[in-house]
Amino acid sequence: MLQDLLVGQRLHPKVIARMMCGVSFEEEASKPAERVVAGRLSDLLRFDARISAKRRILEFVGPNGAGKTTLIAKLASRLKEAFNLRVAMVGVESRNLAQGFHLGTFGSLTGIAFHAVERADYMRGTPAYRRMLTACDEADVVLIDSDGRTAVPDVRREETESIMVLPAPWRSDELVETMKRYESTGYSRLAVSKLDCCGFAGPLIDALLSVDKPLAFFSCGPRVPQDLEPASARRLGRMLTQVLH
Ligand SMILES: Nc1nc2c(ncn2[C@@H]2O[C@H](COP(=O)(O)OP(=O)(O)OP(=O)(O)O)[C@@H](O)[C@H]2O)c(=O)[nH]1
Ligand SMILES: [Mg+2]
Repeated sequence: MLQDLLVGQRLHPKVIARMMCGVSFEEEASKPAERVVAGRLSDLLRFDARISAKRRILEFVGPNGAGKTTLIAKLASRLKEAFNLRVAMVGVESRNLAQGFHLGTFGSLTGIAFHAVERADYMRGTPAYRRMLTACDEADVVLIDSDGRTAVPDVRREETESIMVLPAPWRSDELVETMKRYESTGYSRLAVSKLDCCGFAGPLIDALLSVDKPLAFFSCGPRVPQDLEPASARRLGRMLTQVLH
């Protein structure tokens, strides 16, 4: 039964009731569980993976280790290879922090432009930051890798959209708290990473249903660029109705 699958995925009882109230007996009996759940999720959540020409600068924010850099590498490759777009990647770097996966190295291997900017210049919008943006003028899309900041930059950036990266395996309360903490960055959409590491999908769905932000991208594995997809109710429906862990 559908309800048992949702219980098995550790979905909160209140959320199960919310999901089930929109499902008729006939629908449950006639359609595969995965499709029924995907249908309900597409009523309850918003999905939007578009990149607007007006806000072509996307900044990825989120906690350390969430998967921001990996997601940017995947997205940059995909936009270049599949859509033939000119992409620039920007790394916000702090002198006293060791970098993990480095977008500069990735850029030189793939031929995707990379620019580094000091954190202080980025936050203050100094001439050095503006020169870096001018260097990205030719790019159709600019992807900025933030350093996990929650602080608000000194300058408003109308042309920049912030997207928050959330790690799927976290507990529901951790996810909700983190989304609240990052409200200060003004993020308008969410990307979810590490879906492949998520044993039970319930806590993630509980958290996603508690905020009114569209979902943009799903990162579903460590491989660059393969493990990236536009966020979809279909993927979440599959996760919520699987029985093996
Ligand atoms: N399995 C899996 N691993 C991932 C995924 N995304 C990222 N990772 C791994 O998670 C680790 C952290 O990813 P990063 O992209 O460096 O995370 P970050 O948010 O940039 O971290 P900071 O730069 O420290 O803020 C790396 O080992 C990645 O390979 C994913 O979707 N699935
Ligand atoms: Mg990083």
